[in-house]
Amino acid sequence: RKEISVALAGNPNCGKSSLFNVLTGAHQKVGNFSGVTIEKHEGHLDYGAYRIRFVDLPGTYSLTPYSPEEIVTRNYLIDERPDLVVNVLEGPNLERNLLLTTQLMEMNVDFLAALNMIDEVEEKGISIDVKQLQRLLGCHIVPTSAKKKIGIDSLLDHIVRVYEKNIEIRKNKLSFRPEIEEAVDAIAGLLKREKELEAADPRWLAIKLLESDREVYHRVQQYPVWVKVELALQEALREAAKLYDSDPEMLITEDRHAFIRGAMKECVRFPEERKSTVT
Ligand code: GDP
Ligand code: K
Repeated sequence: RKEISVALAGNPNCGKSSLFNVLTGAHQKVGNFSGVTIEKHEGHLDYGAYRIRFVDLPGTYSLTPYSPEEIVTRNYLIDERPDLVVNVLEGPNLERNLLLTTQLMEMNVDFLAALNMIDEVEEKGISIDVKQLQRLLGCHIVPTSAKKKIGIDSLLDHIVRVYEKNIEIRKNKLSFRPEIEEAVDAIAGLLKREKELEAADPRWLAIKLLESDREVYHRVQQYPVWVKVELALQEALREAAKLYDSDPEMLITEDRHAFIRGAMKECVRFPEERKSTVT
């Protein structure tokens, strides 16, 4: 059988472990992520000609390295390079869940989303324009219910098709405001001069540096190009202070939330809103 490695990532309480249990049934084992006491649940499922291996990553709201869960999740994505990531979304609480999605969008990973708790979404009368949301997020979205076992075969089918690349994926990038994009380009351009950093995805590293990400700082500081990168970061700080009375980290956060608000406005209707548009 052909092996496909899949990591499940999502916010706490999105139904990730329920989905993991439905997918892997009895074929599970529990260990630890290296160096930490966070449990690592692994399991597999044979699906046609494939053995799909799942890892249930710890629940996280974000991929900034502030908590052990975030560090484990992020390092797993960067170092273990699963074939693809399934971003499990809590359907009824989509807005909060999309922060993590915006961070997956800028990483060099193939991912698709499971729009979980679709049973509750329907029960609550929330309508979600999945097609449009797919376009905005640049990934396939499969509605699922781990509780009612809805969409499981479709999810498996999408995993195989995305892995085999026999389904169209039009990746989308979240664009930040022009001043931030300029800084990202400038810094990414510098990072590209180092072969190892080029391999590590310069755009992602540049965004993380502008977000004052401790771990990425430590990593990039080891290279001679750091001297120039630091100047570019200082320049970005000055610009953000001058133009917005803010800093790049805040501006990036604001732009992520603006993107999410826009996506919610375009794609999601809550019942009270529907009523008011009808009358
Ligand atoms: P995790 O923290 O992401 O691993 O979430 P869990 O799998 O523990 O699920 C959190 C809660 O949501 C539990 O009470 C589950 O029974 C419930 N849940 C999980 N998936 C679904 C679903 O698809 N529909 C509904 N209605 N509830 C779900
Ligand atoms: K629930």
